[in-house]
Amino acid sequence: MHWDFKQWNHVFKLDPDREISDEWLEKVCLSGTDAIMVGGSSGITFDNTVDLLSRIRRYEVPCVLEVSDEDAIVPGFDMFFIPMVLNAGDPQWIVGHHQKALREYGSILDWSQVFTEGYVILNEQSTAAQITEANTDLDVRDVEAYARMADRLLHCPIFYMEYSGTFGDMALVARMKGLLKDARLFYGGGIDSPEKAYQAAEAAHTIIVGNAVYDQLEQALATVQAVREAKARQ
Ligand code: 1GP
Repeated sequence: MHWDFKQWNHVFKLDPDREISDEWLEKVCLSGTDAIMVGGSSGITFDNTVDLLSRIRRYEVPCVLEVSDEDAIVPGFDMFFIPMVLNAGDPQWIVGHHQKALREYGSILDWSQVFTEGYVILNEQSTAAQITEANTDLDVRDVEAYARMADRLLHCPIFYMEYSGTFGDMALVARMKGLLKDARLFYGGGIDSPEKAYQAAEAAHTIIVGNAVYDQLEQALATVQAVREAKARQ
């Protein structure tokens, strides 16, 4: 069990706004994944976040909150990931909501638990792209610039390539990984089979599996072993 996210290869992302039975949650938490990330793009409240955290806490797996709503910052997670959407059209998602949250909580935060994710949203159809008004019309050099911005300019410990809902361009992901000096490359989007998990694990440092947990649990669970195999061969 790694409590340092730089050691994580596989993460399941659970959405507090979606239903999951105790039986399925147990399978996810005992799957051998490195961590559970709690987060989503809409319908996130303090209450549904507390509820999901308390259910995950029955298990030993590390649990991180990806904060997307300043009203749903729930204490008790092992870590807090703060997304800055670098290609957001609405600047609220770059620094606006963050400034509001820090007004409230800045003086009481345990900063050793807080890590910034430099996000680039690449699927224009995703809810996250729509909410943030992300500019997804990017060429390779644009994405390279965002990778360097996250890694070198802003010193984000995580550069997150978000294709939520669709499987992305693995050649592009691999290329960005080669560019990063310190940041860890998180990839999320459309991983719904062990084959896709294997490919994504070759391209990125850490892969995130979200929707498949709800739509195809057995396939989602099989991604854990696929990532292990991909990393063993690297
Ligand atoms: C979403 O990156 C994650 O934030 C995972 O994407 O739901 O498509 O697996 P999927």
